[in-house]
Amino acid sequence: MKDKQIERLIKQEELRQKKTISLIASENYVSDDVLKAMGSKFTNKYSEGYPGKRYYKGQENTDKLEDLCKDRALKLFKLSNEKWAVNVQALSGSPANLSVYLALVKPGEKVMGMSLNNGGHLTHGHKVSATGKIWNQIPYGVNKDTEMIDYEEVKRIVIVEKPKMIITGYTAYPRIVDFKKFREIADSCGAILMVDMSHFAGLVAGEAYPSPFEYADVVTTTTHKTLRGPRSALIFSRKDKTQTSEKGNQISFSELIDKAVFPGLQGGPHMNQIAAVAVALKEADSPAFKKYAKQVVKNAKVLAEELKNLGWKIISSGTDSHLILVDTWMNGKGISGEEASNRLEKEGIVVNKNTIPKETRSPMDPSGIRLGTAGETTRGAKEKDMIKLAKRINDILRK
Ligand code: DSN
Repeated sequence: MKDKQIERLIKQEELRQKKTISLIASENYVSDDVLKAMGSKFTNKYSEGYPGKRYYKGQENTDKLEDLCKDRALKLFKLSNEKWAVNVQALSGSPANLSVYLALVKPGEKVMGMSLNNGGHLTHGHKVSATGKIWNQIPYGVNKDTEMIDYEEVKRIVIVEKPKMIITGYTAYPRIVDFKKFREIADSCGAILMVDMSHFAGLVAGEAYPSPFEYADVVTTTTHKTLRGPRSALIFSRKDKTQTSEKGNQISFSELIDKAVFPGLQGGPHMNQIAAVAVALKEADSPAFKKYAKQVVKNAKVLAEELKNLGWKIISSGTDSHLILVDTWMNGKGISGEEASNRLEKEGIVVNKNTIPKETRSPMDPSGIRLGTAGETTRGAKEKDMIKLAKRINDILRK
């Protein structure tokens, strides 16, 4: 590179990644092909609109690329294009979720999402997010004893509040979600069911976690977590679900979502990013990726169990996914999440501090840390490595 300053920073970041262990549950390591597509000349192209309906000329390759990316997304999750559509233009998870709200829920209407402390995401209606300012969040949480979703409690809230949309799928909830139960709950009040599968999309693709598609109306996902692609997002929606327009026409969720992404929220899509997503989707559609996804979950289960055996409180007592939430504070008998993540970083283990259910501290210095096994499994880690890692984490935190 001619720009030596940036070249140096890129090299330093490469070295940092090489020297450290990332247990950040939302990170992964992409293939060279994904990086190549990201750095391709598609970055030079403006493509506002959708294939066949663009505002700029010169789209013979971008149209093919976007259609191919959509085909691969539907194929990976075993969806027929008669029933499902996918939008591949959302720049990342937050704009993807915001686009769904803009498409399907009127400002001020109620959206039910899990609260942040219990494992929800900011865009599930938290007050600091636009989703909590424009729409009315009805929060739900986890049972205080099991630290798992209490479906009866969710049902009770829904009967009283009658939300327009219910969101399931979380950022810090380690357990399997019962999508069938959520469908029944949504049907009890005619709500739209949106699943944000950002964290476990790769596990669904690899058949290591239940698929939400049989039950959901809309499914959003980022592409860079367990799915192991570039930073981007996908929005899947049912073509046969409709809303009535102001003129009285029936418009499908898919059409409404496309309009909300562009021109509603975004301008030109990042075609280099779409190229890289397409590469990642093909990589995930393979026996090797299925093996990877299963190993991610096996590794997480071993890491959680070992940490538990070493005396750490694991939220919900374990995991069914790539994600583990550790209560490091343990009612003042341990250390805070900030302190724990600082100590680990000094020893080359990178994690994020995290709030936990019944949090008594603040998001900047919460009671726990979140761990994930997607990245290290990409690097070849197996169960025996997790046993060693748990011991190392324990030694560092108890120093
Ligand atoms: N920041 C992501 C995560 O770490 O879960 C969610 O957007």
